[in-house]
Amino acid sequence: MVFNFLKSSYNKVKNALVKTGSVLGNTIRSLFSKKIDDETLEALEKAFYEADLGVQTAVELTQKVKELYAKDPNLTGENLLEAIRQEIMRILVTSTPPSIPTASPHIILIVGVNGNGKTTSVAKLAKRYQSDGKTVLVVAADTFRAAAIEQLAHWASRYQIDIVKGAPNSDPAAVAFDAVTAGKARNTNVVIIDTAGRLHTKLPLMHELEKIKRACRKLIEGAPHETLLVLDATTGQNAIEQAKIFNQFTPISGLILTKLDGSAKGGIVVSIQRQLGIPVKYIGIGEGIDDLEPFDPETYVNALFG
Ligand SMILES: Nc1nc2c(ncn2[C@@H]2O[C@H](COP(=O)(O)OP(=O)(O)OP(=O)(O)O)[C@@H](O)[C@H]2O)c(=O)[nH]1
Ligand SMILES: [Mg+2]
Repeated sequence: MVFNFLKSSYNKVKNALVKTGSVLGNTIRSLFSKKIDDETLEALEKAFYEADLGVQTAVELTQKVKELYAKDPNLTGENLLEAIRQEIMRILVTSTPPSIPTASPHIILIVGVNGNGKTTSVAKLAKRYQSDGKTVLVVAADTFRAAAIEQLAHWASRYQIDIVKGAPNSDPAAVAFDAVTAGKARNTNVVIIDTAGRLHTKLPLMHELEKIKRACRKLIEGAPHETLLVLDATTGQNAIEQAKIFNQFTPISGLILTKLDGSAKGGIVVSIQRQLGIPVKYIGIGEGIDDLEPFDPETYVNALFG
């Protein structure tokens, strides 16, 4: 049972990373099929770089291959690939699995730039917790656009998830306050708050996040228990900039990296982990409700090379 579950999860991640996996995996395998010289190493570094693994990682991985090959020219391509996998695992070791709610209600605040996949991730996350037997309340605190409230309401009605909706243009902190009050009264296990997309460069909007947090804290000490920043994997380095600035204004406890399925640059997970040290908690691998997976370094690294 567990094995089947893990297998299906692996296949989903592998399918999502198929673009990156086939480009990176095929390039590396073809490079390793011949004698390794300076030209090979240069092409190798370029392949790592193009997969968005980051400059530092690209250089280090190439150096590692160079050293290993110099020591033992009989190493096969698979041996070298395995060494690369191990190196990447070492970088990702700081990642921690999604937390298991201990407080009840466990409050999760979802933040991020416009269009990164926040509302979709709220719905996916709610469905995951619900499937785990938890009671869930989603909160439409993106009062900026009526359509955003409708969007979450649509997911909630489709999957029988409780929802608290803010009135259009109402104060999102007040909506969060009402929702956490409702969550407490109903003994809900997990409350997930959707917020409006905000540019990390717009100060008042960044301060608004703190106000939402304060509203949660008034009712439950230590809430929100998680503040998850949603980043779009296809935006590359820009995602890293966003994370840095959000984290300055409001501490981020973890990341949801969406749209990995649409990108040939799946190595961005490594860049992010390395440059920010904020753990990637979930990856979004499609538009469907079940297309959100807890980030697992081993599954990821295996999928990364096809
Ligand atoms: N392929 C793919 N598409 C995704 C993923 N996550 C979200 N999307 C799509 O991205 C688009 C934007 O998603 P939303 O959830 O509305 O994004 P948002 O951050 O709430 O947007 P705003 O509320 O406007 O800031 C939608 O078309 C989603 O279906 C993912 O993991 N993979
Ligand atoms: Mg939204």
